[in-house]
Amino acid sequence: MIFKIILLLITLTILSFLIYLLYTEIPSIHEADILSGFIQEEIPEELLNVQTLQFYQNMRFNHIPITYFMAPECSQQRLSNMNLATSMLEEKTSILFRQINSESNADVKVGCDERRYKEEGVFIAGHGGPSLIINATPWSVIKKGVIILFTESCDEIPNIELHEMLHVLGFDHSPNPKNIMYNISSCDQKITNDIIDELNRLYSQEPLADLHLKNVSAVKQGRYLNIRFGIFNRGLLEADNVEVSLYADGVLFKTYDIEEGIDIGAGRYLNVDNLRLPKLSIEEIKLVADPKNYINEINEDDNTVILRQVE
Ligand SMILES: [Ca+2]
Ligand SMILES: [Ca+2]
Ligand SMILES: [Zn+2]
Repeated sequence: MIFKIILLLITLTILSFLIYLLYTEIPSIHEADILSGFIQEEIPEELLNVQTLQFYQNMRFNHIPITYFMAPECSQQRLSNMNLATSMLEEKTSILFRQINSESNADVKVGCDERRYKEEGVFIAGHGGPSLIINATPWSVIKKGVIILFTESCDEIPNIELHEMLHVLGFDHSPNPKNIMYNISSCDQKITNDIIDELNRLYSQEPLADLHLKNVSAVKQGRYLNIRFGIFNRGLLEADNVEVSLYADGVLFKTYDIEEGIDIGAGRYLNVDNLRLPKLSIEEIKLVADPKNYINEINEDDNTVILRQVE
């Protein structure tokens, strides 16, 4: 008799365990709970809606020094003018320049013959300007620039070299005839304070990557989660070995590793179905970009999104 009762108890235990297992493991017997969360758009106001003097908002190189190469046909006068122009900019700003002999490595290529660098194509401005830009928000990163010098500068000021180098740094023409960026050059033009202030504003930001999460949504059905999210880089540098970790009520349950890295202005969407949660009942799902903080970022406070059930 006792034996039969024990057997019955064991059978019942196994049965209820199986029912519990069925209950937790079969998503379709549960209602689908939609989870959603608030995403911070934390681009500071002073970076958006800039009354810009530039072709685009917040154009800059993402490293210092900015290197330049002088083509062999450029005269000694041209070279010393360019050196003077760059040291004038260095004096008034935090930017540094360096002349280098490697044409392919130089950020800015300077030619003194109209036919030189024709195929490179100067972006927007006439004889100097960025030739390669990553036009992202909030930063537009200048990757390469080209200058062709063929008008002579004044004796007082290397106005042509300054004008073209400022085009490379992203500056558009000015309506002020006394401004070095006026579209017709004259010898009484100056590097005006608005240009200096703009350069100092742009280059006061340490060049770093900046990850943030985008379009995060999830559906929880029983113990399983279908989740979709974007991880993007809106900083000034590429981000390598990007990780995104997922937590259920604070318990880490999944980490994605984007090994190939994320370029400036670029991102990835991940769409994952049937992720098994550590337990059946969950209050919140948290996503964290760069959870171990391997990557130095412009903003470290916009890397988390918390998802909760929609009421
Ligand atoms: Ca960030
Ligand atoms: Ca970080
Ligand atoms: Zn111009």
